[in-house]
Amino acid sequence: MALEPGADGQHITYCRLCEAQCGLIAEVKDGRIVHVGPDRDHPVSRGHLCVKGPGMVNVTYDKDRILSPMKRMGGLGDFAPVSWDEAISDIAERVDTITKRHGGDALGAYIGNPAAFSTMHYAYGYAFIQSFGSNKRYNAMQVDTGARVLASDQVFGNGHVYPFPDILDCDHLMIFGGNPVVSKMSLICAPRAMQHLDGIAKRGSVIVVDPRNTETAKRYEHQPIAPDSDAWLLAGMLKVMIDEGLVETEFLAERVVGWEKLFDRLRNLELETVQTKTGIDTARVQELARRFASARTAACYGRVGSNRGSFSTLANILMDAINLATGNFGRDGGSLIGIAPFEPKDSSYVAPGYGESRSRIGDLPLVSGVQPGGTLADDILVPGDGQMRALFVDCGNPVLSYPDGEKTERALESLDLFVSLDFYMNESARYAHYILPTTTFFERADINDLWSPNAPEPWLHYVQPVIEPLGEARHEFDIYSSILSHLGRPNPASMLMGTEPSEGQSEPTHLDLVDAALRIGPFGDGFGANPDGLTLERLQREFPHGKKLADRMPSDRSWDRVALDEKKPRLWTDLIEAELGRLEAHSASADPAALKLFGRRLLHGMNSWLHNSDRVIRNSKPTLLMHPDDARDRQITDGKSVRIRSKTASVDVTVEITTDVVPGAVCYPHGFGHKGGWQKANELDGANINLLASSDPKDFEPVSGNCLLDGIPVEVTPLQDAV
Ligand SMILES: Nc1nc2c(c(=O)[nH]1)N[C@H]1C(S)=C(S)[C@@H](COP(=O)(O)OP(=O)(O)OC[C@H]3O[C@@H](n4cnc5c(=O)[nH]c(N)nc54)[C@H](O)[C@@H]3O)O[C@H]1N2
Ligand SMILES: Nc1nc2c(c(=O)[nH]1)N[C@H]1C(S)=C(S)[C@@H](COP(=O)(O)OP(=O)(O)OC[C@H]3O[C@@H](n4cnc5c(=O)[nH]c(N)nc54)[C@H](O)[C@@H]3O)O[C@H]1N2
Ligand code: SF4
Ligand SMILES: [Mo]
Repeated sequence: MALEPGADGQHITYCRLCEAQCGLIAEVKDGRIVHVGPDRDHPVSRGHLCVKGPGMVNVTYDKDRILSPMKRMGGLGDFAPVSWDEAISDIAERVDTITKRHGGDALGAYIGNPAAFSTMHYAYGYAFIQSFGSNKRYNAMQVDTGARVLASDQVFGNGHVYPFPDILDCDHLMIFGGNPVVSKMSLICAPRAMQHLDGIAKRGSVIVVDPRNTETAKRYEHQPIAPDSDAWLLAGMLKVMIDEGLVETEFLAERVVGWEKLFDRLRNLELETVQTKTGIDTARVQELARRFASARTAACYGRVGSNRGSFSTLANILMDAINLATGNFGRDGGSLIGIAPFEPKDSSYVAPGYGESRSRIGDLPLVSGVQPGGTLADDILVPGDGQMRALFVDCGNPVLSYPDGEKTERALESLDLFVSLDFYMNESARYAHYILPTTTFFERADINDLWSPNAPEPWLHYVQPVIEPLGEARHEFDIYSSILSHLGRPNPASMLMGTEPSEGQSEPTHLDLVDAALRIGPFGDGFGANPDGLTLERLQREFPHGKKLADRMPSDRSWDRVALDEKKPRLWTDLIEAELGRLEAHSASADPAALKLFGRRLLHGMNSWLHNSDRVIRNSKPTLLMHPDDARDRQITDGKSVRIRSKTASVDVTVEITTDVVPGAVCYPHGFGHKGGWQKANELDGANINLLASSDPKDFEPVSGNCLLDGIPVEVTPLQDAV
């Protein structure tokens, strides 16, 4: 039996900060969490964790945490506590008035990264705005995975699948723009990822394609590359495979469509152009192609570094193409798409059609129904039909995570209603009319619903809260439900289930929603049809440490989730043809002499937060990494202050000279430049690097609306010279 929330003893729980979702044991004494350690009985993490999981105790009891609804009384950050009743009724009435007067699209929601680890969070947050007729769904997609989502839509007909490498049995892994030593591996749920990567390196190779010699590159094999040039390398590698007959044509003929057209087109690619664009010489491109094609099992895996450039959708499509061309998709040790426990059996669920609607700003096609993130500020500032006037920011911090932070601040300040759901007053929430305090993961029940298909060793884990919500904190689902209830509307779960509760019955919750999805899914009890199957209740009672669903994600099931004719992935679409055309046209243009700015993550933090805890942040400091040749040319010396200037803005930072970055590029992490309600974080060094990123739609990748975050042209000057 699970302990009651707040009861003394050892509570089984799990970390909800990154895809690894490690099992934790939280010890409670006198109603307070006194220690958090690894859960050695978790079937997959088996005792693994990192500094951030236990660091959430410091967040939970942080003196800067917001524990009652706060209303803005005057200037920036000038908040006073109010009652929940007052906050909910005022917010509900203002949302009602604004949407009645200006239409549903006057209301928007930005739902940030932590929602990816909180049960059904995106679903009910967006159902909330949809109930007012709004289409303004914003999130981190176009600063994170937008290109991957669009590539999946094109190749697999299903924007909801993220192929991942079967790291348990892979012999040759190429990582494009990911740094698992720091990030713990993203878009794949593998708490012990590093052990598996070590295994791959022992059997074969792990090659890290990155403009920086990262922590992961140092552990394995580094392939330096110019920022924003992955599509060139991938196209070049595939061309070599085609020219040298290293592709599996029988497999392709049987299981894939459109490949001949892609191959025909790539035959004309000049490897010299690949060399010029990437900085990788032709012999090495050939070697990379041959090694990949001759490995027993191999996979290309891309993460954020190959997702926010000028040709990122194509880069992701070419990764799929290489996996398919070498017969490595849907087979052990290759690239897989996992079984979805919360979708009905053999579902071919199709995401909202690509480009079915377009953005008000920039007229860009929506990917999976999400607005292009970089347009948020203008969607608020630019008058006209559909102008946004009310915004809910739920677990997000767009001032530090979206491009052009300064414009985002101006936009947030101009809103008629801005509600932040958070447990801190972050840099964005300073502008809010209300901050509504939410729970940390120790204070809520959750199941690992969203990412469960992406685990090489699949598992499900359903846990109860370790403690009751502190102060007046509330779950986000309850906050949205209360606002709707005040207006006499059904709650988000009722809307998503499409059912009206009968007389005397209470409304369903988000947990009922996930229970129903589990029960009709491939591991469920089918509401009695399959008595051995799972329900949430059974999962918790019988498998408190989590249930492993299979020893290995069955590779052949990958094909089931291809939502195209005969379940055949396709390598030729109008979009692919047009993107190749755009890439070729770019080959003629000379790159500007400017330095290219790209990003990195720090081990001791999480995007724009976890910086308020000494235990997590320790002494890490953001610095601008610059190659000695570039520093010499500019008379810049180590540890000095420099000014970075882009066409959007300039910021001043401290420089660190190192051969770890390729010449011609500089590197700085995002999520700094704190000025919120956090005492420790505000004292940290560091600037908001996203001041430099452009919010002009002309600078986005046109097909996905992705922002250009890696490869921003900048100039860097010593500070005393800057004017
Ligand atoms: N400690 C820690 N862990 C985290 C996070 C965190 O902030 N801190 N954030 C979480 C989140 S939200 C995410 S999405 C994941 C991200 O997980 P990862 O994608 O693994 O994250 P990063 O460490 O940013 O690695 C991106 C890498 O891309 C490289 N890169 C930049 N530009 C290019 C390019 O043009 N081409 C290539 N090939 N490489 C390039 C960078 O040098 C960097 O090493 O991490 C998650 N985990
Ligand atoms: N230049 C550059 N920009 C980037 C990136 C980059 O690599 N380079 N990475 C991008 C990526 S991958 C991402 S995912 C985004 C992340 O950016 P965002 O999604 O905007 O979010 P975070 O910075 O993670 O901020 C999370 C906020 O949510 C709060 N929070 C934490 N947990 C909860 C919870 O359970 N409930 C609620 N209500 N609030 C909670 C925290 O206090 C914090 O204020 O940044 C992106 N921006
Ligand atoms: S790796 Fe760290 S942050 Fe990620 S789930 Fe495990 S403990 Fe949490
Ligand atoms: Mo992310």
